[in-house]
Amino acid sequence: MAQNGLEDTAAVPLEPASQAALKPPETLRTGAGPTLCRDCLSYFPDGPLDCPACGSIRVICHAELAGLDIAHIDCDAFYAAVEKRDDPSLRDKPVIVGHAGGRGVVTTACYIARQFGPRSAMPMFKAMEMCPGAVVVPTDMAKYRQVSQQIKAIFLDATPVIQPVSLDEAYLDMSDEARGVSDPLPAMALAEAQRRIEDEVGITVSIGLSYNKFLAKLASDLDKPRGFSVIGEAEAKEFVATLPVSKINGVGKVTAAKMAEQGIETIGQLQDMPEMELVARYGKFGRRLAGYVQGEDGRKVNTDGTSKSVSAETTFRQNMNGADALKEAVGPLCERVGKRLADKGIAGGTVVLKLKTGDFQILTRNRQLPNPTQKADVIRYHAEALIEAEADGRYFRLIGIGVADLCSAIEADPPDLFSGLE
Ligand code: TTP
Ligand code: MG
Repeated sequence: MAQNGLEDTAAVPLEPASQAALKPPETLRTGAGPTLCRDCLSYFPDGPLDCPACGSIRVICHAELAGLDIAHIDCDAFYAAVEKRDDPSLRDKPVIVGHAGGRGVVTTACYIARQFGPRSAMPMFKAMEMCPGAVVVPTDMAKYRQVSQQIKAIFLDATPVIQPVSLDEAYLDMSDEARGVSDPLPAMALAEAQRRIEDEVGITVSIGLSYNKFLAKLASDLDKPRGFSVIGEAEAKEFVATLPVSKINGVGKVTAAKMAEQGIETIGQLQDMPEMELVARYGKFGRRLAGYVQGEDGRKVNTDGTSKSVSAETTFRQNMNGADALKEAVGPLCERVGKRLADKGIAGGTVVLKLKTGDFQILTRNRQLPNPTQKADVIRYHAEALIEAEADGRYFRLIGIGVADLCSAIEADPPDLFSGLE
């Protein structure tokens, strides 16, 4: 915990004692609606305000929790968080990432530094005037790209349908259609991804969950850092009405200034305008705006290809365990996936293994490939490596194999036959 009371953006273990002090009174603790504990992932259909299973108060409670399936995930103070992870002496210090010196600008400021004013894109000299004690760390894009890949791999365990927007943010389609109907509740899979990113990557992210991309992105920004915010259909319109127009994705400084000139400060002031008027005032964007201000957004989570993943799965007659049996079962599935990829003229850049345990828990594990492939034997090679890591004696009732990150077959399988097997 930082001295100024702000939570640091590097992962921090929870302290049970301080949680206990914050518990709500007993009378408030039941009947609050569907509730998920973000720490132990317990789910209560009509839940308490703290988790009876582990005692955490980091619970998400929302009437529509089980039905919302579009998520936006954004890393907290991304570059600064990576630098703090790699140099623990920076942990409780104000850190600014960017190039020091006369004409440098801030790429990001950590949450401690932000208390003093520095922000992304600010001239460095100005940021240093506001926060003279800040430690300036040079930008290291290669490192942030590598961290971004690690995070993407964790997202892919939650759903094959992801749309990375930049190095530090992505939309995730958590619908049954995208993931397979028996996967865990979207909120649960997301809370697990959030926790894994803290444990395995060492930085924190904020999650927004809603029923469309516009609202999911708004939500991920509501409770930073380490947030998990939910916007449901019931409150969406009323909620967005209160926000400044600058919160609309696509309303930059210029449009916001134009709106201000017209006396429009909040989204609510746009809600009564007919679409025609919005188009007349703000051009083509007015059409999309007309939906946004009502809490509507028809955009799909776009993985860049038309299909999102190609997969095949089989349910065993009798539950199976052991690597050998699972590997034998996965062989024909890889053949099927390879054939379907060849038929469609596409290839996959990530192999995804799906296992359902005897007690109906779904596990997905994935591996990014050095080169996209459509070859069954390459898929099988990686599938077997993933199986090896999971076959610890547990019994499984289903196995599936798929490929995600689809691309054209032209980009796949370079001529060296074995290059995909590195
Ligand atoms: P953001 O997600 O906008 O910012 P952030 O991750 O630093 O902070 P938070 O999301 O918690 O508010 O941008 C992601 C990264 O992109 C950021 O760490 C640095 C880089 N960036 C720039 O280089 N210039 C910019 O103007 C902005 C806004 C971001
Ligand atoms: Mg960010």
